[in-house]
Amino acid sequence: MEDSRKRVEVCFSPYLYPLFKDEFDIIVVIDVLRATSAICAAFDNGIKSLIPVTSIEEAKEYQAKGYKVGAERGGAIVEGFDFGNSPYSYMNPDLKGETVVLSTTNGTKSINIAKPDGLVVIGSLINLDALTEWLIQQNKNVLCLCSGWQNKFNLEDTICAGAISEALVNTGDFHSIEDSSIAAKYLYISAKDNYLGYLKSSSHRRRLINLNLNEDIKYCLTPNQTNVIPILKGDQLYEHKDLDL
Ligand code: 3SL
Repeated sequence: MEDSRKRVEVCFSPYLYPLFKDEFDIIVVIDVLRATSAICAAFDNGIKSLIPVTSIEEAKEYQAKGYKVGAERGGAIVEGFDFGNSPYSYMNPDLKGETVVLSTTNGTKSINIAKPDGLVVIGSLINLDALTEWLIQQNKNVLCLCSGWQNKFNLEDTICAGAISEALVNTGDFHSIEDSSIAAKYLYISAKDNYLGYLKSSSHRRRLINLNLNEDIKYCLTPNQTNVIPILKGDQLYEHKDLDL
């Protein structure tokens, strides 16, 4: 008998995405440290929309047109840009009501990779419960796309993907069949009581600590600080409440 439940699966990195891409209605792009957390922080602070761009060249073109543009590579602000990828940069009252452009090493690249294939939604720990409730209501096939680091697996995105998929599966309306989804679930279960401690020696946490970004890490690993759900429409992300879906 055919299983009537919707699927929720986890893709560990953009490199593996071609193997998953045709099977899902909604693609949740996750980059816990820090792109998707910063994007949620920006909407929580009241930005109107955000244009995620892949290359620094595109970011410069928007800058030349007068947009407020953030750019990060290797964790650092790219020279010539006013801000990078710290969630705290987006808690700036000057950005309220504005359209912001952002280019990051992995997160904005994943958003643009997923764009042609389904509804792209932004996931992080900071909007976890609001996002999972919304996904449950949609009752569609969901892929959690972990941005990883330069196409490699990372722990924090996989743990967040495991949290999302576990919440959906627990409703009884969703199921997973891939081993990546099962692995994500077990990583989430091991980490959920202490994300910061669990990720202590993770590669990206080390990278960001070396850049003195410990406060960013704490912020990004603190769940449920906002109810925003940024969704891509055309080339721009908007808060879901502002969209007629
Ligand atoms: O790769 C990305 O998109 C970033 O989130 C990386 S960093 O946290 O800014 O280093």
